[in-house]
Amino acid sequence: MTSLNLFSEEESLQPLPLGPQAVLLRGFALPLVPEILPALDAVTKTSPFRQMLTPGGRKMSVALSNCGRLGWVSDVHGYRYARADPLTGAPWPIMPDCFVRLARSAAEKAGFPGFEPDACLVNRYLPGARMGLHQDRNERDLGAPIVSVSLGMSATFLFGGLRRNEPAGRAVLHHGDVVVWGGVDRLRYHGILPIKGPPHPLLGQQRINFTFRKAE
Ligand code: MD3
Ligand code: FE
Repeated sequence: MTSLNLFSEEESLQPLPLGPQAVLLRGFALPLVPEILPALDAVTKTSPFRQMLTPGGRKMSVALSNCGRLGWVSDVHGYRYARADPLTGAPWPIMPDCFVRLARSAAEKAGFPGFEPDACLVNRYLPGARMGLHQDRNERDLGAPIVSVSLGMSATFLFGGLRRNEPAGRAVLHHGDVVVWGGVDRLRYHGILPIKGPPHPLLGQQRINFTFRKAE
């Protein structure tokens, strides 16, 4: 043996494939965190986090905001992308430049050059918040990947197959981790287990996730 492997595969700093065209880039966002946090504060000052209703009339445990030309919204009429924030009636805040650079560079590293997201959904999880298994299929161009960035408290991410009943794999997502989902993995079922565990040194008792999408 030439070198001792001090990490389990799960904790290694190498890109970890979660599927044929899905990859977990451990800590990829860390160098940009000092730029991202103030930009995120500006976004959520304009379009505050709020809990939306599902089409079934239940309040989501996750609170959300958006930036970019389009924002993902949900109410009793269904899920869709909208140009204006229903809370304020104003356009969503512009996607900060450091967000765009992060999305592009992660997509390129995962084999999807030229990614130009027009929507960024920002999710905020407080302890106990969760997201049930679902597919993301409200985007017109399913050829474009989704880039997901995790900040704050860690979370257990579930990734299943193309049908809801297939067994789901698990990965723990930490502060600074980025996951890129494209191609054959784009329509996989996925979700987040209820958030628990120690508070994060910078962000306290919350987890923030943003997902970059090409919605139109
Ligand atoms: C796999 N968010 O906003 S990010 C969502 O952590 C969403 O807030 C979760 O699922 C979160 O829709 C998971 C990871 C993720 C995002 C989109 C995907 C995984 C995906 C789309 C297709 C397949
Ligand atoms: Fe999703």
